[in-house]
Amino acid sequence: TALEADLQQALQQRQLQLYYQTQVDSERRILGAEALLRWQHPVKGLILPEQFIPLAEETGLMIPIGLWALETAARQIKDWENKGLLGRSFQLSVNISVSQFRHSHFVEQISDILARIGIEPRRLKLELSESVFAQNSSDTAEKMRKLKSFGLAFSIDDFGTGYSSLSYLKQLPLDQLKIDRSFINDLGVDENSTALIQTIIGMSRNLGLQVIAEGIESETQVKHLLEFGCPAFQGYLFCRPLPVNDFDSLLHDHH
Ligand code: G
Ligand code: G
Ligand code: MN
Ligand code: NA
Repeated sequence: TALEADLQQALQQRQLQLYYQTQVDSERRILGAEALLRWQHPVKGLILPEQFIPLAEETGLMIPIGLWALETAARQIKDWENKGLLGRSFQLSVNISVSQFRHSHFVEQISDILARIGIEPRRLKLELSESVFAQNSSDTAEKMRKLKSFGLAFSIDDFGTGYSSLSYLKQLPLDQLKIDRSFINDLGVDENSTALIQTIIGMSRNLGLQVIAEGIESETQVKHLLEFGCPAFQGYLFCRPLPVNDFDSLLHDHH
């Protein structure tokens, strides 16, 4: 298709960008950010991931695009560090697709980026979707342990929406669960979603995992989540995903 041909070019022509959205604590101090892909198409304008990631997956382009995103995120960490904009514990989360994680060279690709760019691995958090754990593979566990030994952190994205069993939670070196936006949407509307959110928060605490709620759009949602003991938040209420210049200014202002 035409869009597929355009996507082939997008990397070389520097049309891909990362946007950044803050993650905050209960006092709204910045804990870190999530890097989010955007495609600045020369004719069609800004294209969101939903519209090109499936295409990238079908055509094998997700591997180079994912690598570009990781490397760009690492360079951005370096740049913010050089500018003195990062707090001690600031972490940048990067989404990793299943195909990217499954790639036989993924561990080497990460260690290569870390070495070349020279950032502290603890600054990087990899967001894996639950579907990575749908099949219980020893390969997954081994990869994660290697990456963990470098110092990277792991978050499970869209937690609670996949079809995986919970047994992986005790077997794998995880750091964080990310409560899916769909539960937050229904907070206070659907009693079952509310119960599930409370359960995920309690389970995280009992397992010694961090937890973050995403897709926060209202103060009412924050109020409920604080009552449930949720320690970390992400959503339009606090910050839209921002292009890097705007995110730089935001980090400056919070300094
Ligand atoms: O930013 P937005 O809400 O449009 O992102 C939509 C989806 O695209 C999310 O599920 C997100 O995980 C995914 N996504 C965004 N950036 C990246 C990326 O750099 N790599 C991968 N694999 N997925 C991404
Ligand atoms: O699946 P993943 O969590 O990686 O997707 C994050 C997506 O959620 C991004 O595309 C981002 O633009 C979007 N997003 C972030 N905050 C909000 C929010 O408060 N509301 C909605 N509807 N989407 C959000
Ligand atoms: Mn994510
Ligand atoms: Na998510």
